[in-house]
Amino acid sequence: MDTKNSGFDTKLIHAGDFHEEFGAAVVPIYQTSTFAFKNAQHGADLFAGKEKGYIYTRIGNPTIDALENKLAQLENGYRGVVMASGMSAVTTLYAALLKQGDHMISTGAVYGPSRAVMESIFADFGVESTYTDTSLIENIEKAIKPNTKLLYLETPANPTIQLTDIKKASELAHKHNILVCVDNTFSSPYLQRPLDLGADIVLHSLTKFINGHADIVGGALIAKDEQVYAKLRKTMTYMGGNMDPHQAYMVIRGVKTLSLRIEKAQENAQKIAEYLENHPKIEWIKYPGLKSFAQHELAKEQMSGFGSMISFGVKGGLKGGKILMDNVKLALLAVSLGGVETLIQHPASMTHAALSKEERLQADITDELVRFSVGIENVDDIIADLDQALEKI
Ligand code: LCS
Repeated sequence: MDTKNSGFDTKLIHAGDFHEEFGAAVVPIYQTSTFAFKNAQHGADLFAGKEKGYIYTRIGNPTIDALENKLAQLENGYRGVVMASGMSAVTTLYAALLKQGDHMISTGAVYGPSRAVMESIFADFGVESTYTDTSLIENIEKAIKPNTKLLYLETPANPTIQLTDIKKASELAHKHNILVCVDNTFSSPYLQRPLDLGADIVLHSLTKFINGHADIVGGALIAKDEQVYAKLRKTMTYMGGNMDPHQAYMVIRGVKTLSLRIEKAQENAQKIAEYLENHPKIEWIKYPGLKSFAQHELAKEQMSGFGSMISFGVKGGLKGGKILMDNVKLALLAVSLGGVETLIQHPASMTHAALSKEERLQADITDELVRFSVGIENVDDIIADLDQALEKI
Protein backbone atom coordinates (compact mmCIF):
# COMPACT_ATOMS: atom_id res chain seq x y z
CA MET A 1 0.00 0.00 0.00
CA ASP A 2 1.25 3.50 -0.83
CA THR A 3 1.23 5.35 2.50
CA LYS A 4 2.97 8.57 1.36
CA ASN A 5 -0.21 10.63 1.94
CA SER A 6 -1.56 8.57 4.86
CA GLY A 7 -1.83 9.65 8.49
CA PHE A 8 0.94 8.92 11.00
CA ASP A 9 -0.80 5.91 12.62
CA THR A 10 -1.46 4.32 9.23
CA LYS A 11 2.23 4.78 8.39
CA LEU A 12 3.17 3.09 11.68
CA ILE A 13 1.28 -0.02 10.60
CA HIS A 14 1.78 -0.11 6.83
CA ALA A 15 4.65 2.13 5.64
CA GLY A 16 7.55 0.14 4.20
CA ASP A 17 5.48 -3.04 3.73
CA PHE A 18 6.08 -4.92 0.51
CA HIS A 19 4.05 -7.47 -1.38
CA GLU A 20 5.21 -10.96 -0.51
CA GLU A 21 4.28 -14.01 -2.60
CA PHE A 22 2.43 -15.98 0.13
CA GLY A 23 0.42 -12.96 1.30
CA ALA A 24 2.00 -12.79 4.79
CA ALA A 25 0.31 -10.13 6.92
CA VAL A 26 3.63 -8.90 8.31
CA VAL A 27 7.06 -8.31 6.78
CA PRO A 28 8.90 -11.67 7.02
CA ILE A 29 12.41 -12.08 8.45
CA TYR A 30 14.85 -12.69 5.61
CA GLN A 31 17.42 -14.33 7.88
CA THR A 32 20.10 -14.75 5.27
CA SER A 33 23.57 -13.30 4.92
CA THR A 34 23.73 -13.60 1.14
CA PHE A 35 21.46 -13.78 -1.94
CA ALA A 36 21.97 -16.09 -4.92
CA PHE A 37 22.39 -14.47 -8.34
CA LYS A 38 20.43 -15.86 -11.32
CA ASN A 39 23.66 -16.03 -13.34
CA ALA A 40 27.08 -14.37 -13.54
CA GLN A 41 25.76 -11.40 -15.53
CA HIS A 42 22.98 -10.81 -12.97
CA GLY A 43 25.61 -10.69 -10.17
CA ALA A 44 27.76 -8.27 -12.15
CA ASP A 45 24.74 -6.06 -12.95
CA LEU A 46 23.71 -5.91 -9.29
CA PHE A 47 27.21 -4.86 -8.24
CA ALA A 48 27.35 -2.28 -11.03
CA GLY A 49 23.99 -0.86 -9.90
CA LYS A 50 22.47 -1.60 -13.32
CA GLU A 51 19.80 -3.76 -11.73
CA LYS A 52 17.95 -3.50 -8.42
CA GLY A 53 18.11 -6.42 -6.01
CA TYR A 54 19.86 -7.89 -3.03
CA ILE A 55 23.50 -8.96 -2.82
CA TYR A 56 24.60 -9.34 0.81
CA THR A 57 22.86 -8.39 4.07
CA ARG A 58 25.44 -5.78 5.19
CA ILE A 59 24.65 -3.95 1.93
CA GLY A 60 20.89 -4.52 1.97
CA ASN A 61 18.13 -6.95 2.99
CA PRO A 62 14.33 -6.88 2.42
CA THR A 63 13.41 -6.90 6.13
CA ILE A 64 15.93 -4.14 6.89
CA ASP A 65 14.74 -2.13 3.85
CA ALA A 66 11.16 -2.31 5.10
CA LEU A 67 12.20 -0.75 8.43
CA GLU A 68 14.34 1.91 6.75
CA ASN A 69 11.46 2.91 4.47
CA LYS A 70 9.00 3.01 7.37
CA LEU A 71 11.27 5.25 9.49
CA ALA A 72 11.88 7.58 6.55
CA GLN A 73 8.12 8.05 6.11
CA LEU A 74 7.58 8.61 9.84
CA GLU A 75 10.25 11.34 9.93
CA ASN A 76 9.30 12.80 6.50
CA GLY A 77 12.79 12.05 5.21
CA TYR A 78 14.24 10.81 1.92
CA ARG A 79 15.49 7.49 3.29
CA GLY A 80 16.83 5.87 6.46
CA VAL A 81 19.82 3.72 7.32
CA VAL A 82 19.45 1.39 10.32
CA MET A 83 22.31 0.05 12.39
CA ALA A 84 23.23 -2.36 15.17
CA SER A 85 22.91 0.32 17.89
CA GLY A 86 22.24 4.00 18.48
CA MET A 87 25.99 4.46 19.06
CA SER A 88 26.68 2.87 15.69
CA ALA A 89 24.40 5.55 14.20
CA VAL A 90 26.35 8.25 16.08
CA THR A 91 29.77 7.02 14.92
CA THR A 92 28.53 6.45 11.34
CA LEU A 93 27.25 10.03 11.27
CA TYR A 94 30.53 11.48 12.56
CA ALA A 95 32.61 9.35 10.18
CA ALA A 96 30.41 10.19 7.19
CA LEU A 97 30.37 13.97 7.63
CA LEU A 98 33.62 14.90 9.42
CA LYS A 99 37.23 14.54 8.36
CA GLN A 100 40.57 15.59 9.82
CA GLY A 101 40.58 19.34 10.50
CA ASP A 102 36.76 19.66 10.60
CA HIS A 103 34.88 21.00 13.60
CA MET A 104 31.57 19.97 15.17
CA ILE A 105 29.34 21.88 17.60
CA SER A 106 27.11 19.92 19.95
CA THR A 107 24.77 20.13 22.92
CA GLY A 108 26.71 19.95 26.21
CA ALA A 109 24.18 17.56 27.74
CA VAL A 110 24.17 14.90 25.01
CA TYR A 111 24.06 11.20 25.86
CA GLY A 112 27.47 10.58 27.53
CA PRO A 113 29.04 8.22 24.94
CA SER A 114 27.95 10.46 22.00
CA ARG A 115 30.32 13.06 23.49
CA ALA A 116 32.97 10.67 24.84
CA VAL A 117 33.52 9.00 21.43
CA MET A 118 33.99 12.43 19.79
CA GLU A 119 36.42 13.71 22.42
CA SER A 120 38.49 10.53 22.44
CA ILE A 121 38.45 8.48 19.22
CA PHE A 122 37.41 11.20 16.73
CA ALA A 123 39.72 13.75 18.41
CA ASP A 124 42.57 11.26 17.79
CA PHE A 125 41.63 11.36 14.09
CA GLY A 126 41.97 15.17 14.14
CA VAL A 127 38.30 16.20 14.44
CA GLU A 128 37.64 19.24 16.67
CA SER A 129 34.51 19.74 18.75
CA THR A 130 32.84 22.34 20.96
CA TYR A 131 30.21 21.33 23.51
CA THR A 132 27.98 24.17 24.62
CA ASP A 133 24.55 24.99 25.99
CA THR A 134 22.68 24.96 22.66
CA SER A 135 19.44 26.08 24.33
CA LEU A 136 20.93 29.57 23.88
CA ILE A 137 21.26 30.17 20.13
CA GLU A 138 23.96 32.81 20.75
CA ASN A 139 26.19 30.05 22.18
CA ILE A 140 25.96 28.16 18.87
CA GLU A 141 26.77 31.37 16.97
CA LYS A 142 29.81 32.02 19.17
CA ALA A 143 31.11 28.48 18.62
CA ILE A 144 30.94 28.60 14.78
CA LYS A 145 34.36 28.51 13.08
CA PRO A 146 35.32 28.49 9.37
CA ASN A 147 35.87 24.70 9.62
CA THR A 148 32.53 23.90 11.36
CA LYS A 149 30.74 21.21 9.31
CA LEU A 150 28.16 19.72 11.67
CA LEU A 151 25.78 20.89 14.38
CA TYR A 152 24.74 17.87 16.46
CA LEU A 153 21.76 18.59 18.69
CA GLU A 154 20.00 16.43 21.22
CA THR A 155 16.57 17.79 22.18
CA PRO A 156 15.19 17.02 24.70
CA ALA A 157 18.68 16.27 25.97
CA ASN A 158 19.59 13.21 28.01
CA PRO A 159 19.28 13.53 31.03
CA THR A 160 18.63 17.24 31.64
CA ILE A 161 15.50 17.40 29.41
CA GLN A 162 16.85 20.71 28.12
CA LEU A 163 15.46 21.78 24.74
CA THR A 164 17.10 23.44 21.75
CA ASP A 165 15.06 25.45 19.24
CA ILE A 166 15.52 23.27 16.14
CA LYS A 167 14.13 25.86 13.70
CA LYS A 168 16.33 28.73 14.90
CA ALA A 169 19.44 26.55 15.24
CA SER A 170 18.95 25.14 11.72
CA GLU A 171 18.45 28.60 10.18
CA LEU A 172 21.68 29.80 11.79
CA ALA A 173 23.65 26.68 10.81
CA HIS A 174 22.48 26.78 7.18
CA LYS A 175 23.66 30.40 6.83
CA HIS A 176 27.14 28.99 7.47
CA ASN A 177 26.71 25.85 5.30
CA ILE A 178 26.68 23.64 8.40
CA LEU A 179 24.60 20.44 8.35
CA VAL A 180 22.25 19.84 11.29
CA CYS A 181 21.57 16.46 12.89
CA VAL A 182 19.02 16.08 15.69
CA ASP A 183 19.06 13.10 18.06
CA ASN A 184 15.28 12.60 18.31
CA THR A 185 15.47 9.59 20.65
CA PHE A 186 13.64 11.27 23.57
CA SER A 187 10.64 12.37 21.47
CA SER A 188 10.32 9.91 18.61
CA PRO A 189 8.67 11.13 15.36
CA TYR A 190 5.29 10.90 17.09
CA LEU A 191 6.08 13.99 19.17
CA GLN A 192 8.70 15.85 17.14
CA ARG A 193 9.79 15.85 13.49
CA PRO A 194 13.13 17.67 13.20
CA LEU A 195 13.33 17.45 9.38
CA ASP A 196 10.08 19.45 9.13
CA LEU A 197 11.67 22.06 11.44
CA GLY A 198 14.74 22.49 9.22
CA ALA A 199 17.23 19.79 10.30
CA ASP A 200 19.06 17.72 7.66
CA ILE A 201 19.38 14.40 9.50
CA VAL A 202 17.54 12.68 12.35
CA LEU A 203 19.24 10.15 14.62
CA HIS A 204 17.55 7.54 16.79
CA SER A 205 18.50 5.00 19.34
CA LEU A 206 15.77 2.57 18.23
CA THR A 207 16.42 0.75 21.52
CA LYS A 208 14.13 3.33 23.17
CA PHE A 209 10.63 4.55 22.23
CA ILE A 210 10.62 3.32 18.62
CA ASN A 211 11.07 -0.34 19.49
CA GLY A 212 9.58 0.32 22.91
CA HIS A 213 9.81 -3.11 24.53
CA ALA A 214 13.35 -3.22 26.00
CA ASP A 215 14.22 -6.31 23.96
CA ILE A 216 16.61 -5.11 21.23
CA VAL A 217 19.38 -2.54 20.71
CA GLY A 218 19.35 -0.59 17.43
CA GLY A 219 19.98 2.76 15.78
CA ALA A 220 18.94 4.80 12.74
CA LEU A 221 19.87 7.83 10.68
CA ILE A 222 17.25 9.42 8.43
CA ALA A 223 18.37 11.98 5.85
CA LYS A 224 16.28 14.69 4.26
CA ASP A 225 18.04 14.53 0.91
CA GLU A 226 19.57 11.95 -1.36
CA GLN A 227 23.12 13.35 -1.29
CA VAL A 228 23.50 13.16 2.49
CA TYR A 229 21.73 9.78 2.51
CA ALA A 230 24.28 8.40 0.03
CA LYS A 231 27.17 9.43 2.30
CA LEU A 232 25.55 7.82 5.34
CA ARG A 233 24.76 4.62 3.42
CA LYS A 234 28.29 4.30 2.06
CA THR A 235 29.86 4.86 5.49
CA MET A 236 27.60 2.34 7.21
CA THR A 237 28.20 -0.27 4.51
CA TYR A 238 32.01 0.15 4.71
CA MET A 239 32.20 0.36 8.49
CA GLY A 240 29.85 -2.57 8.92
CA GLY A 241 27.56 -1.54 11.75
CA ASN A 242 24.51 -2.98 9.97
CA MET A 243 21.39 -4.19 11.70
CA ASP A 244 20.48 -7.88 11.70
CA PRO A 245 17.24 -8.91 9.88
CA HIS A 246 15.75 -10.39 13.06
CA GLN A 247 16.45 -7.15 14.92
CA ALA A 248 14.75 -5.20 12.10
CA TYR A 249 11.68 -7.45 12.38
CA MET A 250 11.48 -6.78 16.12
CA VAL A 251 11.61 -3.00 15.57
CA ILE A 252 8.95 -3.20 12.82
CA ARG A 253 6.74 -5.06 15.30
CA GLY A 254 7.47 -2.70 18.19
CA VAL A 255 6.98 0.58 16.34
CA LYS A 256 3.42 -0.25 15.26
CA THR A 257 2.10 0.74 18.71
CA LEU A 258 4.26 3.88 19.07
CA SER A 259 1.33 6.34 19.20
CA LEU A 260 -0.60 4.27 21.74
CA ARG A 261 2.41 3.71 23.98
CA ILE A 262 3.51 7.34 23.93
CA GLU A 263 0.01 8.69 24.58
CA LYS A 264 -0.35 6.47 27.65
CA ALA A 265 3.21 7.03 28.93
CA GLN A 266 2.99 10.81 28.65
CA GLU A 267 -0.42 10.89 30.31
CA ASN A 268 1.16 8.95 33.19
CA ALA A 269 4.23 11.22 33.16
CA GLN A 270 2.16 14.40 33.48
CA LYS A 271 0.37 13.02 36.57
CA ILE A 272 3.63 11.76 38.10
CA ALA A 273 5.40 15.09 37.44
CA GLU A 274 2.54 16.99 39.11
CA TYR A 275 2.67 14.59 42.07
CA LEU A 276 6.47 14.96 42.42
CA GLU A 277 6.38 18.75 42.03
CA ASN A 278 4.19 18.99 45.13
CA HIS A 279 6.06 16.39 47.19
CA PRO A 280 8.02 17.79 50.17
CA LYS A 281 10.98 15.43 49.51
CA ILE A 282 11.52 16.80 45.96
CA GLU A 283 14.00 19.69 45.62
CA TRP A 284 13.51 20.37 41.91
CA ILE A 285 11.93 18.71 38.89
CA LYS A 286 12.19 19.08 35.12
CA TYR A 287 9.35 17.90 32.90
CA PRO A 288 8.34 19.83 29.74
CA GLY A 289 4.64 19.46 30.59
CA LEU A 290 4.95 21.45 33.84
CA LYS A 291 4.24 25.19 33.71
CA SER A 292 7.32 25.64 35.92
CA PHE A 293 9.53 24.10 33.17
CA ALA A 294 11.68 26.97 31.86
CA GLN A 295 11.15 25.99 28.19
CA HIS A 296 7.47 24.98 28.46
CA GLU A 297 6.53 27.37 25.62
CA LEU A 298 9.25 26.02 23.27
CA ALA A 299 8.12 22.47 24.10
CA LYS A 300 4.56 23.41 23.05
CA GLU A 301 5.88 24.96 19.86
CA GLN A 302 8.17 22.25 18.52
CA MET A 303 6.74 19.09 20.12
CA SER A 304 3.17 17.80 19.88
CA GLY A 305 3.36 16.34 23.42
CA PHE A 306 5.68 16.44 26.41
CA GLY A 307 6.96 12.86 26.43
CA SER A 308 7.59 10.60 29.39
CA MET A 309 11.08 11.48 30.63
CA ILE A 310 11.40 13.26 33.97
CA SER A 311 14.51 14.45 35.83
CA PHE A 312 14.51 15.48 39.48
CA GLY A 313 16.58 15.97 42.61
CA VAL A 314 15.46 14.82 46.06
CA LYS A 315 16.16 16.16 49.56
CA GLY A 316 19.53 14.94 50.78
CA GLY A 317 21.05 15.12 47.26
CA LEU A 318 22.78 11.99 46.00
CA LYS A 319 22.32 10.21 49.35
CA GLY A 320 18.57 10.78 49.19
CA GLY A 321 18.51 9.72 45.53
CA LYS A 322 20.23 6.42 46.39
CA ILE A 323 17.64 5.70 49.10
CA LEU A 324 14.90 6.32 46.53
CA MET A 325 16.55 4.07 43.89
CA ASP A 326 17.16 1.28 46.40
CA ASN A 327 13.59 1.29 47.64
CA VAL A 328 11.43 1.47 44.52
CA LYS A 329 9.81 -1.89 43.76
CA LEU A 330 7.75 -1.35 40.59
CA ALA A 331 10.26 0.91 38.79
CA LEU A 332 13.27 -1.09 37.60
CA LEU A 333 16.65 0.34 38.61
CA ALA A 334 18.11 0.18 35.10
CA VAL A 335 19.57 2.33 32.34
CA SER A 336 17.86 2.75 28.95
CA LEU A 337 14.47 4.41 28.54
CA GLY A 338 11.36 4.61 26.42
CA GLY A 339 10.08 1.09 27.03
CA VAL A 340 6.68 0.01 28.34
CA GLU A 341 8.16 -0.50 31.82
CA THR A 342 9.05 2.32 34.23
CA LEU A 343 12.80 2.72 34.83
CA ILE A 344 14.85 4.80 37.26
CA GLN A 345 18.60 5.51 37.06
CA HIS A 346 21.39 7.81 38.23
CA PRO A 347 23.14 9.52 35.25
CA ALA A 348 26.28 10.78 37.10
CA SER A 349 27.31 7.24 38.07
CA MET A 350 25.66 5.36 35.18
CA THR A 351 24.76 6.70 31.68
CA HIS A 352 27.00 9.80 31.93
CA ALA A 353 29.86 8.31 33.97
CA ALA A 354 32.10 8.45 30.86
CA LEU A 355 32.22 12.26 31.20
CA SER A 356 34.42 14.10 33.72
CA LYS A 357 32.65 15.70 36.67
CA GLU A 358 33.56 19.09 35.20
CA GLU A 359 31.93 18.22 31.86
CA ARG A 360 28.84 16.95 33.66
CA LEU A 361 28.47 20.07 35.76
CA GLN A 362 29.01 22.30 32.72
CA ALA A 363 26.06 20.44 31.14
CA ASP A 364 23.98 20.73 34.35
CA ILE A 365 24.16 16.97 35.05
CA THR A 366 24.46 17.37 38.81
CA ASP A 367 25.30 14.48 41.14
CA GLU A 368 21.83 14.36 42.67
CA LEU A 369 19.96 14.18 39.32
CA VAL A 370 17.70 11.11 39.15
CA ARG A 371 16.21 10.18 35.75
CA PHE A 372 12.78 8.57 35.52
CA SER A 373 11.46 6.93 32.33
CA VAL A 374 7.71 6.54 32.77
CA GLY A 375 6.13 3.34 31.46
CA ILE A 376 2.54 2.39 30.65
CA GLU A 377 1.64 0.67 33.94
CA ASN A 378 -1.31 1.98 36.00
CA VAL A 379 -0.26 5.45 37.09
CA ASP A 380 -1.62 4.94 40.62
CA ASP A 381 0.75 2.00 41.06
CA ILE A 382 3.77 4.03 39.88
CA ILE A 383 2.88 6.90 42.22
CA ALA A 384 2.29 4.51 45.15
CA ASP A 385 5.72 2.98 44.48
CA LEU A 386 7.42 6.41 44.47
CA ASP A 387 5.45 7.40 47.55
CA GLN A 388 6.63 4.49 49.69
CA ALA A 389 10.25 4.94 48.52
CA LEU A 390 10.26 8.74 49.10
CA GLU A 391 8.92 8.07 52.63
CA LYS A 392 12.24 6.33 53.41
CA ILE A 393 14.36 9.45 52.75
N1 LCS B 1 21.19 8.82 21.88
C1 LCS B 1 20.50 8.94 23.03
C2 LCS B 1 19.72 10.18 23.31
C3 LCS B 1 20.52 7.90 23.96
O1 LCS B 1 19.82 8.04 25.08
C4 LCS B 1 21.30 6.73 23.68
C5 LCS B 1 21.38 5.61 24.65
C6 LCS B 1 22.00 6.66 22.47
C7 LCS B 1 21.93 7.73 21.59
C8 LCS B 1 22.81 5.46 22.10
O2 LCS B 1 21.97 4.41 21.75
P1 LCS B 1 22.26 2.83 21.96
O3 LCS B 1 23.57 2.54 21.33
O4 LCS B 1 22.31 2.59 23.43
O5 LCS B 1 21.12 2.20 21.27
N2 LCS B 1 20.92 5.95 25.93
C9 LCS B 1 20.97 5.18 26.99
C10 LCS B 1 20.53 5.61 28.26
O6 LCS B 1 20.12 6.73 28.56
N3 LCS B 1 20.63 4.60 29.09
O7 LCS B 1 21.21 3.50 28.51
C11 LCS B 1 21.46 3.79 27.12
